[in-house]
Amino acid sequence: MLRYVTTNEGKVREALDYLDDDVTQLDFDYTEVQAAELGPIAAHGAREAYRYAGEPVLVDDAGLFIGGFDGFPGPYSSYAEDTLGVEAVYRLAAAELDEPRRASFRCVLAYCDGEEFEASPDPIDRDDRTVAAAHGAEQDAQETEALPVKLFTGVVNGRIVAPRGDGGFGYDPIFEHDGTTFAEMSATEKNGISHRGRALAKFATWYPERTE
Ligand code: ITT
Repeated sequence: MLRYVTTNEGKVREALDYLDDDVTQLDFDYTEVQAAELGPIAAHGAREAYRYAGEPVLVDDAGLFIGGFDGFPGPYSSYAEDTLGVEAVYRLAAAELDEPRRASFRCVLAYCDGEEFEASPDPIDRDDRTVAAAHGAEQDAQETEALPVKLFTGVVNGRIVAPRGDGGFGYDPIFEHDGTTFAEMSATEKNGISHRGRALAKFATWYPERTE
């Protein structure tokens, strides 16, 4: 059984559209290490979740990257939502940035089942050396153990606008794609074009081969 690792119900609803009934949520709050990119954070989380669950896991790490802010909040999107709030992120962008205030949503899915992977177009993260170096002496010996993780990435471009719509979750009301905010779209419309939908589509194509 595949465990979809997240504390966020909104992500689970979207993921279940792409994955069959053999998937259940694992509400596990893995350690979000500090990194400029989502990939190492998701890979580290997948190793931790796999060791915890002892069965195949899929970690979903996502963020909103605002171009004029050098990608902020990016990997800190969750922290920015909890501290500033979504509307304040919009107000900051509106005050500081010229139109069109380009931004992208990114999602990295990190899969780990304890086994090696064959070469493929999707990247494989083989160990935590970068993270280990950043954490120095605090790094747990077990965390440095090589445990391969396969990464599936999805990106969608858009722009930051005043909040509109009440669907979706998180930053959806302030992210507009082709004239519509994600919060104004139905779940199916959002999933069809979103960062998560794109990453999930790649995963859903690959995963059946893994389980054959
Ligand atoms: P988990 O880490 O437990 O999965 P989380 O909500 O903290 O839950 P992330 O760190 O990946 O997940 O999310 C970063 C932030 O980006 C968080 O504030 C989310 O609400 C937001 N976010 C993620 N995906 C989103 C989406 O599809 N639409 C809008 N906001 C999203």
